[in-house]
Amino acid sequence: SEIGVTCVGFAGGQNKAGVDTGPTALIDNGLLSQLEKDLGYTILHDGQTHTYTSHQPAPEDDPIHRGMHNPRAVSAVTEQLEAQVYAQAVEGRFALTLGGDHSIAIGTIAGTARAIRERLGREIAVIWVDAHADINTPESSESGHVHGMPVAFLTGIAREDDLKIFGWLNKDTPTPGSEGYDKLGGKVKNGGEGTSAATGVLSTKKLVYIGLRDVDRGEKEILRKFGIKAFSMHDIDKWGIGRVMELALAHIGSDTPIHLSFDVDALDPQWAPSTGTPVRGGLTLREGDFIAECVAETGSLVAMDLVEVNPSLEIMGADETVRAGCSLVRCALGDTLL
Ligand code: DIR
Ligand code: MN
Ligand code: MN
Ligand code: MN
Repeated sequence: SEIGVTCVGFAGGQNKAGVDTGPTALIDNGLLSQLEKDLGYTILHDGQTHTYTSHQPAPEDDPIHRGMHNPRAVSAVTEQLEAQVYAQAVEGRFALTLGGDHSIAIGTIAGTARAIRERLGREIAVIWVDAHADINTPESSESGHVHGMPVAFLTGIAREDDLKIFGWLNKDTPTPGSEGYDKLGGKVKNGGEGTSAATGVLSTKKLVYIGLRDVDRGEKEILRKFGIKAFSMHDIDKWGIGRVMELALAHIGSDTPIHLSFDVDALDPQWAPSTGTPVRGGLTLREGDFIAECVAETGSLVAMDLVEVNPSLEIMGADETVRAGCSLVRCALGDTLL
């Protein structure tokens, strides 16, 4: 079968240079030839790392908006990426995207969702493996970095305003804040309590987190309010990764197309030190690979992002981080299954 690869050398969703070289480092380590020669996939790749510099406004033309840094650049890059991932997934190819910072998932998940809706008439589920929840709204964010916000835009929890920075994303869905929606994007249900619902390209019910351990206060409030399923490191310590994966996949339900968005910082810095926001107390290399294997085993995986590999940080550990990233991708594509 075929894998459509997209390399996104983009760093504008956060403030550390070097994450834009992640795709090249992964490919130089042999990732694509491993998938081709060892696993027998046909790789479709234009051989380019898209840096989107032509689409990226100069900093003076991209001022901070609602606290967001580089909002127009992130929007322009993710809008184009949405079309690239869509083009792969709509042909029935596995859509593999190498990042880049995690803001790019706005484009990849929107692209997968549109393709699967069109091709199969199905809603996708997302498994988000990360130390962080990346569900800040511009208003709840303490950093202003959009790589901490992609899930809020995808689910429609983050509202748009008159500038409509991500207007291309939710053009078919109601605008949070409009009639029937509260300011967090929650659907106001008969004035009652209950779980809120947001409307975006991704349903909050089709989202599962694994590996969380550094979640901002505002994000915790959002996770609670929308009743989003999340397995923290505490849950993994308590139940073990085997049980957590059973529960996570049960929440999604069998036979649902899955998009796996894997932030390499989910791994403990012992295994993946070269990433922008390392947090100690993370997944072992085997736990990370196991998550990818379990998702592969479902036979329902249609797309994967591997993001936040930054070889210019902790240079002594760059090779190890890249190797860990390659291993995660190979496992998600069935390498270690017998
Ligand atoms: C933090 C860090 N929650 C933020 N997020 C990161 O900036 O919103 N995500 N590092 O990967
Ligand atoms: Mn992330
Ligand atoms: Mn993270
Ligand atoms: Mn934090």
